[in-house]
Amino acid sequence: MKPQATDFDPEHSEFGDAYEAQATATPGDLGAFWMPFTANRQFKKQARLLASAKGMHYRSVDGREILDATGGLWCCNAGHARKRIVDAVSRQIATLDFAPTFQMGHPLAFVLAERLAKIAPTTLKHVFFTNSGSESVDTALKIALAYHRVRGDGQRTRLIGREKGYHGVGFGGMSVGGMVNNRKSFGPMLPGVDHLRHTLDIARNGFSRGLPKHGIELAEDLERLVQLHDASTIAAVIVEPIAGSAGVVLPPDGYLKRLREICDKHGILLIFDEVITGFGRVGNAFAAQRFGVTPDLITTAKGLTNGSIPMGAVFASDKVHAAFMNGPEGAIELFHGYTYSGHPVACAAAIAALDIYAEENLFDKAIAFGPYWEEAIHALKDLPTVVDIRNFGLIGAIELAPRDGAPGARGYDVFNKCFHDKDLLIRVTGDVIALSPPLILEKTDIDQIFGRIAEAIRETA
Ligand code: PXG
Repeated sequence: MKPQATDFDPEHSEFGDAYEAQATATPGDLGAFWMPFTANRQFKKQARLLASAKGMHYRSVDGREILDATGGLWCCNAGHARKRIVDAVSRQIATLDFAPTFQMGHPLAFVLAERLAKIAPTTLKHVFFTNSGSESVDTALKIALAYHRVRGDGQRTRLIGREKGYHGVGFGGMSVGGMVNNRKSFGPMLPGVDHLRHTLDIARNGFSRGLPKHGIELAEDLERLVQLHDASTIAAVIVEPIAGSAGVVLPPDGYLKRLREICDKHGILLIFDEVITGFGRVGNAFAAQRFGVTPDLITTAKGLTNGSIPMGAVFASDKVHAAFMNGPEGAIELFHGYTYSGHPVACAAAIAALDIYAEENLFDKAIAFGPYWEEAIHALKDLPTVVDIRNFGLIGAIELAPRDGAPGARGYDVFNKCFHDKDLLIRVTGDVIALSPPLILEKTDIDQIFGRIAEAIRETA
């Protein structure tokens, strides 16, 4: 009899029976699953299927060990199938599978919020739970709007995003986002949204190591929008400290600090979307700390549970939170939330992930390994078709020249070659290879990642 997933015993498993069952299972028809952000017809002709994972590696259904240079999808910061998380989740689901958090509670949600408050920037001590990055973004935008209203400043309804921004796929996040393919098919966006210009400038900043030198003046775009709309109409600005999805776009030196200053000057809330940069990716718990710039709200997800169980969290400053905690005590302060806000199993996963991050000092890893990572990625600069290389913390991007008339084709070929021929999982957006390995990696993993990518670039040039 084939083992079932319920036979899985974390105590006795590295790649256990259930994993093996998956590894040998051939799915029948691939047609029913409408895959997200995927070229479905192309994928289903030559599927890339992962069966199990441990540490730095996936195992493909055909039994190959695949080195993971993307942390799943920017989320498995402590590597895969960590026993502590597996055990915590198993125990939790058997103990309290679900409990509501609307006018009810369960201890773990409070414990987790407090744990998170301890690692957050000093003024962001209030945590609102969601189930994804998209929900965190829409939650933060709603908190920003409601914040101004509750203070009697309800005409501040305008939201400012940035070109090339990615803030998930809800209508709020899509509207403040700035990636054209994610917007163009979906009709009118939220009204009253405007965008800063993006900060990618390969002509001036190509092959920068760490933060690019040029472009702080792009923060003055916010002043320009204030002149256009008037500050009294603007609720909030949302940016990723480092934009991930658009192919790793770094903030020029001093840019985020300048944005903060302009927001302060005009009473505009600043939201950092740290869905990718949170939980150690750049060398502190949050990029806000690494860059020494404190926003009013931070959105997170992904690394919060090490990618294991869906969960997001929005961090709100004391100032924002306090504005809501007035009025009659029996009044609900924020008419917002999700059935699964603070889901007990997700809380257990997150607490276990935070334990691992702390015990293994993983938030220091990007600083400790940053220089080696930087050297290794910039060693690829003379390869054919490479037009830019960007890095910060344990994030990296290699931008390739698009093929004539076929943007994205070269990137896809490198991705496919890495997966099928080099046993390496990378992420590509268009012709940009974006890298975000688990923070548990060793120098030999870095050598392998860039050695294999270099071969794949050469062989597809
Ligand atoms: N904000 C940011 C900054 C993100 O990167 C989201 C919000 C949305 O999160 P959810 O959990 O709703 O997907 C994200 C997600 C990629 C890639 O490789 C990036 C994301 C998701 C999928 C792929 O570019 N980021």
